[in-house]
Amino acid sequence: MTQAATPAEKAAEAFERLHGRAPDGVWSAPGRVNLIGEHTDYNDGYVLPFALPHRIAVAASPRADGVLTVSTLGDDGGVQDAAPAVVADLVPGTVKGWAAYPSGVAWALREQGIGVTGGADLVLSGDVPAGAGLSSSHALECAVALALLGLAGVDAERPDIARWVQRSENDFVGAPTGILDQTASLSCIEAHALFYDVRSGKSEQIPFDAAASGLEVLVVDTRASHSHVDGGYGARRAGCERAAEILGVPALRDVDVDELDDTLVRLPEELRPLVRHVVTENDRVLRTVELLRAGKLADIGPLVSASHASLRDDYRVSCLELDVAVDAAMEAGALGARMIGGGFGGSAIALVPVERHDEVERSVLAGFASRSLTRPRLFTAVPSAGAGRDR
Ligand code: GAF
Repeated sequence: MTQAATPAEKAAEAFERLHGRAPDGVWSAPGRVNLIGEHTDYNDGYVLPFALPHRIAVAASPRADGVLTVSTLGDDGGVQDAAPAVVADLVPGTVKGWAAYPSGVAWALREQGIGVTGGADLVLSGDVPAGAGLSSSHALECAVALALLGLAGVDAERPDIARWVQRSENDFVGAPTGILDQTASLSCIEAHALFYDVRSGKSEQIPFDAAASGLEVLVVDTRASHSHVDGGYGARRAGCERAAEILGVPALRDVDVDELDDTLVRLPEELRPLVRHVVTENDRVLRTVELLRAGKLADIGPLVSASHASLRDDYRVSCLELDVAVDAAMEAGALGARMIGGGFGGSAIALVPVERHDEVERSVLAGFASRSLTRPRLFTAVPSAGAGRDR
């Protein structure tokens, strides 16, 4: 038997094997890299992600008995089944582990009064590295949302789907995350980064062709695992909300970067670094977008590196592995490098001149080896298509 190539093909093939019939459809959604704009989304700010070629696919068919079944195909070809759940009975907190992600989406759509009330069979397959800060859980949730909406014949707007997926993540899974990852997975397009203003919901597709500038975005998956369900992420978010309340603004987005110093003195000391990060990071996103619009992709490096320093020193969400990856990449000639995503582990990116690729890779691997850290996984990321129906 020939090996199925894409996650969509693997999901369809596994569906047929498990359910004895072809699925009604297959949908898939990508993971993401965020070029810049970290921990700004839940502060009503700006983000600039692009979609990875890595995707999670869902092969799906409706059922008539109100039951949701979910099976997931492992890298080894083995299948893991979630306990079947009655969609009408789904309640936050009742489903644990990976099954909470697909179930949460079914719950959120049910709460919206849409989706497949009759239930569905879902079979998942994907190649977004899990736990790598590349948004595998959101890719899964977005693919499931598209599948359930597709089966129900509901044609919803992407920003609405992003909000429903966020609700499932916040209220069902229990991770207090923002809307960056869902928006990236659902709305990015090939060869572009998505400049997204969370407050207004306005977006602009910014052409992003690193290769044309002799560059590449190198991803370093540090293999240091992370989770946003435990405390660190939520504590940062709560700190931002408290600071906004003290300052009397709806969100930290409303703090003017030119008045930052005067603003910080009005805050308790422990909140100042959080605010400084968010306000300067929003400014860095705007400056990065300006450079990209002007075709000056090679000039964004210092902004990317400044983002890392701010996340490390002010927001304090970096870790040894991320710092080693960033420092080693810069030492070997990267133009800029930073951690991406929520932090505490996961991945970093480096903007690398193509001719320095091997040197940067060697430097990162040597940096990890000399500290006896698990060997990281490196790959070049190319802005790819957002979520959609595969067949
Ligand atoms: C995680 C969250 F899911 C996003 O919403 C965002 O806050 C990000 O961390 C930090 O920018 O990926």
